[in-house]
This record gives sequence, structure tokens and C-alpha cells, in this order.
Amino acid sequence: MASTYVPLLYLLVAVLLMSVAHRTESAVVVVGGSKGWTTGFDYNAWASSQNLQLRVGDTLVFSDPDQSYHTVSLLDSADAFQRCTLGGSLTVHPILAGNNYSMTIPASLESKTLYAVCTVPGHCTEGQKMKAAVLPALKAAIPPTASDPNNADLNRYICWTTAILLFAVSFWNSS
Ligand SMILES: [Cu+2]
Repeated sequence: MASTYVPLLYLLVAVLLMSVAHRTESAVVVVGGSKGWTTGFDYNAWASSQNLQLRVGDTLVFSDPDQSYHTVSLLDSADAFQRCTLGGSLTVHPILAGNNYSMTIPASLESKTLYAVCTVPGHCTEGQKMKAAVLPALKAAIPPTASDPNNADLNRYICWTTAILLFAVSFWNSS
């Protein structure tokens, strides 16, 4: 009877370990939070208020809750970003009504600045642009210290995993 629960227990442990790995390896960031990707919003102020720290491998999600038409393009210079210079061969990712555009931050941006803008005429100059420094992926980063919040999260997960495991094993032995 008890042996039929063994695969379930393994599954539970695997799921918990995967959630630990996911949290420590990459993050999903909805640009602008509930405001989304739109005009008339200060993305740099938002990024500072969130203490936003982007890393290679993190995912940025661009979406507009108001479902207006926007795009996402990455610029390659601070000057183009400052002036909203949108010429040249930009790759434009349109966001049609109700859709998102998700991008995983590529390794080519490591230790550089990501400059994202909307190319719809007037939108960049109306503030629809965000710049953010890109840190190396966590695996390549300096090992976290005890005071690192990510490490605290990890420790909490390990504690919960162990507790659940012990509970499951004791429940099982008693039945
Ligand atoms: Cu736009």
C-alpha cells in the first residue's frame, strides 16, 4: 500500500527542487508592473523603485493592459536612447492588442546596458523607453553570502523541502 506513494513522493521532491532552481537562476520581470508598456510612464523611476537588477537569462515581459499598439526594439547606444533615434536596421517586435512580447536577456548584453524603446511614432519621446544595466547570469556570479536575499530564499526552500519530506516519511511509517 505505502509503496504506491513512493513515485508521488519523488515527484513532490523533484517539483520542489525545480522551483528552487528556477528562483535562483532567472527572473521574469513584467516591465512597468501593473502599468505595463505604455506612454506617459517613467520606466527609469520605476526600475529604481523596484530595485530592478536584470541578469542575462532573465525574461522581460512587455504588455499593455490597455491593449494599445506598441512595439519593442533594443537600441545599441546611449545617444540613440537619449534622442529616441529610431533609424537604421532596428528589429521591431510588435505588440498587438492583448498580446505580450517576452524576451530573454541574451549573453551579448552581459555587463552592458539594455536600451528598450517603443518605435511607434512619438511614443519614445513620450517616455516609452527603459534602460537598465545587465549583470552576468547568477551561475557565473560571485557566490551569494548569508545576507544575500536570494540565498535566504534558497535556505527557506531547503527547510520546507526537508520538513515536508520528514512529514511524508513519518506519515508513511506510521500507516
Ligand atoms: Cu508605444
